[in-house]
Amino acid sequence: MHDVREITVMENIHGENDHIAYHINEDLTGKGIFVANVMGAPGIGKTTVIKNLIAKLRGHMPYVIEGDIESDIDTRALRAMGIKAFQINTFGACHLDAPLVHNAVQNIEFDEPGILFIENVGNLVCPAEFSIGEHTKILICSVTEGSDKPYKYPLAFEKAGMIILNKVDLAPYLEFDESFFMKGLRAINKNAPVIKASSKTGEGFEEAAGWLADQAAQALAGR
Ligand SMILES: Nc1nc2c(ncn2[C@@H]2O[C@H](COP(=O)(O)OP(=O)(O)OP(=O)(O)O)[C@@H](O)[C@H]2O)c(=O)[nH]1
Ligand SMILES: [Mg+2]
Repeated sequence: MHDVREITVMENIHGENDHIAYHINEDLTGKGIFVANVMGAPGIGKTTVIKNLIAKLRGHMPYVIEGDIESDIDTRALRAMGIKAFQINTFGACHLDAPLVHNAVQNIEFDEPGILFIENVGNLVCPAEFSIGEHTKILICSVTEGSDKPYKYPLAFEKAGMIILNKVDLAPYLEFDESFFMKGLRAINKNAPVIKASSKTGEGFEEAAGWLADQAAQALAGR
């Protein structure tokens, strides 16, 4: 007869990832690089928001890592604008993790302090579960998604340091219930600024860039 024993497994399945993420953050902070993990569903406007923020963040050297399952379309578009952009392809994985970002970061020459935007794989679920060395997570959502998303995909909203409600120029054509959206969001995230933005009108980017610059100054003070 076999001896049956119960074993409690306490190991944190994210432990190794978080360990690497901690070192990425430590290394980049030391180099004066503030890291923003930009999350959101496919096509929500992540790359467009990054371009608009970079345009407003004069005086901060921009760096971008693009995370996509396949292709380097966004990276090429950013490079064509003169932005230092680098590609990670996950070839199937629906999110970036710290080992992938670590490999990419090791090959980037950060000539001067600045802000590194990491555009995560388009997905409102898994990216929120993995730290990748960021100082803050920026969640891009949009009036086109519907106002129930904080209720259905809470983790991304909970973990966001700043939330950009994008494509507000399209609101007149949709039925977006802003108070329902804000009620769901504030139930899980009391503090993150929620900024309405549109790349068509330019609305919101000055404020979002200002928040980011303040966060960078705080995170890098006394390094
Ligand atoms: N009307 C409107 N369209 C926008 C806005 N922001 C982005 N778009 C459009 O939305 C589409 C997707 O934008 P992207 O910035 O490529 O979105 P993304 O989230 O980076 O997409 P993936 O990287 O493929 O996940 C493009 O056609 C943009 O022009 C906006 O504020 N208003
Ligand atoms: Mg993109």
